[in-house]
Formats: sequence, C-alpha cells, structure tokens
Amino acid sequence: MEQTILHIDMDAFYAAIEQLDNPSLKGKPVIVGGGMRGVVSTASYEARVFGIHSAMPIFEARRLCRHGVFLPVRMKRYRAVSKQIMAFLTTVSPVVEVLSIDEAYLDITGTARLLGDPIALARKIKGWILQETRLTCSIGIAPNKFLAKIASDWKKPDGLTIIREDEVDGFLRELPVAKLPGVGKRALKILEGLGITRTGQLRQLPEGILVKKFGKFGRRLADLSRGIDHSPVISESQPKSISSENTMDEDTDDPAILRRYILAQAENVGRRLRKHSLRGRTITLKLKYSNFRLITRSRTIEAPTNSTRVIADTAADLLENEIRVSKVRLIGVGISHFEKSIEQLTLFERSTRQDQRQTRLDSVLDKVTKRFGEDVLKRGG
Ligand code: TTP
Ligand code: MG
Repeated sequence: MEQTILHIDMDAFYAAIEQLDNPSLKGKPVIVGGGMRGVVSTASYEARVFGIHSAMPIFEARRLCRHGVFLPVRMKRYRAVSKQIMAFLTTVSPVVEVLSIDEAYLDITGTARLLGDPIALARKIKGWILQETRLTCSIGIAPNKFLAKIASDWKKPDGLTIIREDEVDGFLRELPVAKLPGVGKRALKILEGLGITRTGQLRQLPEGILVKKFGKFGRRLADLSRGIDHSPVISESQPKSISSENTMDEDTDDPAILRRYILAQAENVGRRLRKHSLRGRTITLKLKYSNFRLITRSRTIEAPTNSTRVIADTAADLLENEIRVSKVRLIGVGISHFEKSIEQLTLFERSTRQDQRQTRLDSVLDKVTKRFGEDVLKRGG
C-alpha cells in the first residue's frame, strides 16, 4: 500500500525563537552559537544571505557579517517550544517520530481517509504551529520518509511541498548527492571520484559498483537514488491498544453479569483513553469459555471515541451477537486503532448534546475516581 508521510521541520529554529523573544531582531541577521566549540548552531535567513550556516566557526561568521547579532544558545527555551510542537503533532496522528529538536515524521497513511487531503492537513498543521508559537515551519509530503524530508527542504522557509509518485524522478534528478541521508564527507569524496555529484547520475551507476565501493550502504544508495525507502516511521512509546479484563469468580452465562463486567471494563478503558487524550475506533470483546476456548470479536466504528458509554454499548452488542457455546470464564474489553486529529475536534464540536453530556459525565467521573479511588462512584447501568 502506498504510504503518506509528512516531514515537518521548523525554519531557522533557534534563531527564529530569538527573533520571537526579541522582536527588534526581526528582519536582522541573527547568528546563534558559540559555546565550547565556537561554531554556529544556526543563523536566521537574513544571515544566510552572507553565506553563514550551521557548524561554521563563529569567527568566520563574524568576518562574513560584521553587523550580525551574535547570541548564545538558550537550550531550555528551545526545548520548551519543541515540546509544545511535538505534543501537538502527536494529537494529529498517533504515528509520530521525533527526529531532532525541530523536526518530526508523521505517518498519516492509516488516517488519511479520516484526515482528508494531506495538503489541507499540512496547511492546518502549519496554521496551528504559527498560531500557537508564532513560528513558521516547512512541511514535505511524500510516499516515504526519505522523500518527505527532501520535500520539506525543497522550499524553505514557510514551505509546503508534495512529491507524488510520478514526480519522484524529477525531484531526484538534480538533487546533490550530499543531500542523501548517510552521505557524509567520506562518501562524498568517493562519489566525486566516480564523477558523481547529482542523484540522477548516481542512479545510472550499476548497483554492483556501489556495493563494491560502499558495501551494504551501496545498496541503500542505489535505492535512494530511485526514491525507494522502506524505513518505517517509528512512533514514541505509545500504546497500540488499551484493554481491561477479568476472570470471573465463577464461570457464568448470565447476560446481566457479563454486561456489568463490560460496563466496568469500558469505564476503565475510557478513563485511560481520556487521560492520554486518545480516541479509538476499534472496540474488541474478548471471551474465554469454560473449556478455555478464547475468542475475540471486534467492531470498527466511524468516529473515534473515548466515551465509556460508546465502548460499553459496542462491546455489549458484540456480546449479544456472539452465540455462546458454554459458560464464560474470562471477559475483557479493549480499544485500538487510535486517532486524534484536528478534524476530530470539529467532529467533537459538531457532536450532539447527548454526546456532550456524556463527555461531561465522563470527565467528572474521571476527576472523582482520581480523588477518591475507583469504587466510590459507579454510574447507573
Ligand atoms: P535545522 O533544522 O537543521 O536548521 P534550522 O531549523 O535552524 O534551519 P532550517 O530552516 O534550514 O531548518 O536544525 C534545527 C536546530 O538544530 C537549529 O536551529 C540549531 C540546531 N543545530 C545545531 O545546533 N547544530 C547544527 O549543526 C545544526 C544543523 C542544527
Ligand atoms: Mg529546521
């Protein structure tokens, strides 16, 4: 299946924050860096005009731009802004890989249908980041991580670039090989020796030669030159599912007892979802019979939910549809297929009064549970 990956990268991150915190620096060449190593961390786009870039010795930057504003690194402040942005991104898609302080990958393949057009989504992300942080970013959209990163870098600052399957060759043809991930000074030298500076040229080279020169990395280079990258977006330690189950004191086939278990378990699952600001779409009922036969039944609902009531009702429905062959020994309720998006916020706003009442009830119960423990308050069945 074709994937849709977003790469989000903040523009001149440290320098932009300095300009934000001191508006008199806006429009000026700002160079952030120094410290022990005495190199430039980053420079504002106004400073880049003078040829200043990351990792350049500060003294050289001073020589290139005498009237530049040179500032020390304020890591704590940048980290706080970074956290705010990354936390937001995890609400857009559950599959977020934070790559560095100012960049992240989002896999929106699974959610594309729900989140709509990737370009519209990227615009929304840019809008949110600008509104909440007053900073701009650049976003790349592509069928894999490598191309998404190339795309975000294509038009900076404040860029939005999509690379479609049939545009891959065009983007890569003139791309300097130095831009390929993993190509450092050494690889660059070898490639130069072969007369190769552009990715298009690299592609012409037989893979055998690349493998001979670079070993395993040669195969990777051959892939990259064709726009192939199978590496997955690895999300942060986030649960893939949340569930709750109990073994009965005594095996039973009494529907009323089973439903009571379901309600308590849905309560538990719903509370944990809400605590993590998650909503799920697939609700699963698990049953283990007296004969130890284990079955699971799942249903995927249209709108992601964190509502105890919706989870309980769906699980109860699954129970009702299940022809039980013997008494039940264990019962459990789970939810997976997490999604939370800006789209869903509007969905939420549009939701009926009944839902809102239910949501309020859920949040009140969460608070009470937190303060007094689980057994104090139980809603009516
Ligand atoms: P980058 O995203 O590479 O650079 P940037 O955000 O400043 O500019 P661009 O618009 O081109 O994305 O890096 C993010 C931050 O990481 C950058 O603001 C400062 C820090 N950094 C260093 O400290 N040293 C370095 O060599 C690089 C490349 C970045
Ligand atoms: Mg950046």
